[in-house]
Amino acid sequence: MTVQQDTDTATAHRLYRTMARIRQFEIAASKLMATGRLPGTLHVSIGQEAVAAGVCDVLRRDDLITTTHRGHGHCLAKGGEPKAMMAELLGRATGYCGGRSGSMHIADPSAGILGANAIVGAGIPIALGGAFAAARQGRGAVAVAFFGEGAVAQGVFHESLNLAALWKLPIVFVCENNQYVELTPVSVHLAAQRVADHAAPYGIPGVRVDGNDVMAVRQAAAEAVERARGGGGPSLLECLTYRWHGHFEGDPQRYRDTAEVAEWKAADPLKRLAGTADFAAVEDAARQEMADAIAAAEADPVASPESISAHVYRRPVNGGAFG
Ligand SMILES: Cc1ncc(C[n+]2csc(CCOP(=O)(O)OP(=O)(O)O)c2C)c(N)n1
Ligand SMILES: [Mg+2]
Repeated sequence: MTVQQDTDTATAHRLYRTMARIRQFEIAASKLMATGRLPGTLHVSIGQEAVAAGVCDVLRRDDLITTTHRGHGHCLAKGGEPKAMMAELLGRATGYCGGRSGSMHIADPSAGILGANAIVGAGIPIALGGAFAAARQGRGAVAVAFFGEGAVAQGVFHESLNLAALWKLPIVFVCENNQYVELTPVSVHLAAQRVADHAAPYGIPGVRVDGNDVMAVRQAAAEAVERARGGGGPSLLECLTYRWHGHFEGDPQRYRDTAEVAEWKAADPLKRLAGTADFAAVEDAARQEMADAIAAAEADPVASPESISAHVYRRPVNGGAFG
């Protein structure tokens, strides 16, 4: 084997492992919800794993990300701990947010995860602020904003591209285009449906890749991240993909037909990479890791009602005392 082949094999192995961990985490979370053990709402990204894995593979730990209501994959790929994530989903005091937030607000600043966000588009300007701070600090870190194509119709997406281009900030805007905004197909949602084209007015690179091809995602992300890190400014990366499950767990999915879902399942990002090696043991290990995370989280105490207002800002009254 040549050195190059060794490197390619190691990269494929690493990427497969990341995707398998995301998939097993979400399969397990989906089962917990179906059996009534997981409270709240859950949005899974099964079928979209290549985007999180490919992009985060070229990031450093001190690089920053923001994500959405469908963010487990990005958090895991960036270094989030499955046990603390599961504990959060299960409302345990040991969860990332003390069990008070659930699936949609996972954050781990120590891993550069500035937060998932339930408000469509709201993570984008937070990543922009992260990029601004990183540039000011001169530490060579970059920020990545993950968002769905639903956010592209929001004003804040355009405002953020404008400022990032104007100030040449080290940020990569990663649109995970899974072709649906809740129940609405992109064809009746966006006037300019090729998301990558939205880069042109701001004079920044806009690239569309097959979001189910983890190697292609990784390559495109590597170029955008290198450009950002080197002072070349922002890029927009559109990854075309598809979610296998409904918008939320329990979604009756009357807005799409099963043939379309089947077609995209055939383009499974894990199976595509699996053609290059035998990854069965990797998948088994990921399944076991998530089972262990759930067992450990379920043994922890549930969040106490008394902790409900912890970290909630309260307006100082009476000359500075908190009322
Ligand atoms: C500002 C705002 N408007 C509407 C909603 C309700 N909402 C939650 S998820 C969602 C769809 C988002 O679609 P997309 O951005 O494509 O992400 P996906 O769910 O496909 O991953 C909507 C409209 C919201 N959370 N925030
Ligand atoms: Mg979408």
